[in-house]
Amino acid sequence: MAKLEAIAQAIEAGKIKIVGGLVAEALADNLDPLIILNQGMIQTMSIVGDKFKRGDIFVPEMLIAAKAMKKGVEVLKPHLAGQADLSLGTCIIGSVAGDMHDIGKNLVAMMIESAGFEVIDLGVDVPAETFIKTIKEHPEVKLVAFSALLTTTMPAMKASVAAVKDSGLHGFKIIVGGAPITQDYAVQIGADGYASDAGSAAVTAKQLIA
Ligand code: B12
Repeated sequence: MAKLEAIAQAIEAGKIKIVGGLVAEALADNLDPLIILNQGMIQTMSIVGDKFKRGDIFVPEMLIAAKAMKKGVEVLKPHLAGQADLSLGTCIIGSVAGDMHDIGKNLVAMMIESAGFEVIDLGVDVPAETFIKTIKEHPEVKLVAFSALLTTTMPAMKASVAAVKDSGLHGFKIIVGGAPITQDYAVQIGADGYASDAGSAAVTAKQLIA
């Protein structure tokens, strides 16, 4: 547990240079990669978010914590992703227009990939047109995944889902997620699926295309 605490403190303090080493040490101590991710890292980002909300820290501190988290995820990634031997199809994923958050989206991409999908990650601040263009370029696509972390980008998610549905393209399911997104909202905007975290995103993704 001391190792988890050290990882959490390093992420919160944005100590980018030492996070990777601490995660490697925790793995060498046989700590479960999912526990390192959930308890050492994701929980810490919630604490960072709460401090930001209270005005105890500002955007630069939040950004540097995010960078430290990314370093840790890089080391963790090979230990989280299972070896899927058959392809379930292509999944296109991106953070919706106006949204620069990508840590959660990257984790979802990683878990969906390890569930057996080929993942095309469009990155952050992705306009609806880019999703549509990419679907056209990849007619084999089975899943389109939208991420939004801000209440102010939820309308962009709604508009993106609507644009993709109105495009007349078909043969795929739509999954949405992100901290402010709920099952009710997903249904309201016409998405086929919703998941609250990366682990359940992979499970839901498989169920949607079954
Ligand atoms: C790190 C961070 C940043 C970083 C992002 C860096 C990066 N590369 O991602 C930076 C500093 C850039 C940033 C900027 C801003 N941020 Co910010 N940020 C955060 C913070 C602290 C952590 C987010 C995070 O990475 N969480 C950890 C990951 C693992 O969790 P997650 O993202 O929720 O993802 C999980 C699930 O949601 C789900 N999921 C996510 N996507 C998807 C997609 C699918 C398909 C599915 C199924 C599931 C799914 O699975 C994920 C993994 O389990 C949050 C606070 C918080 N508690 O979330 C604030 C937070 C989201 N930010 C906030 C704000 C206000 C901002 C800014 C507007 C600040 C400003 N004044 O400039 C800007 C907006 C920039 C923009 N246009 O997007 C607010 C949002 C408030 C609101 N209700 O809208 C929050 C909640 C902080 C707060 N408490 O006020 N931010």
